[in-house]
Amino acid sequence: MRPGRMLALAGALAGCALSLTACSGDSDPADDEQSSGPVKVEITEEGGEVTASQDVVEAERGQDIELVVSSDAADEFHVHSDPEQELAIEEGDDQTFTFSIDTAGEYEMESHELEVTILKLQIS
Ligand SMILES: [Cu+2]
Repeated sequence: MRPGRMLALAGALAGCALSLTACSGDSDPADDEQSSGPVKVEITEEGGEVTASQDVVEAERGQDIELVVSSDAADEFHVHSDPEQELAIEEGDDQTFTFSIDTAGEYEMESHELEVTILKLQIS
């Protein structure tokens, strides 16, 4: 774990503590049934720049988020959720990653190689 990640994690935790309602979750079982199909996001990394089809991705808790990544370099994408998601990106087109987040809140996804934020995930 590199120092930058520790700082990012600390930041995510601090942000979490400030919005207790977002972090405590909601145990209404009906809410957990409402996820429909996956939210799809296309991400392209090329020449040291990364772009996504959406800057802000909205999804329900538990709803699948499907990333389709094309990259000209190896990278690691990191979602600052809890549990966090680490996605090993390789050089190549149409790499698909599917995950979901069970806790409402706003989470950044960043490129660790480029040290930039790719997009934000808004989970409700
Ligand atoms: Cu990170």
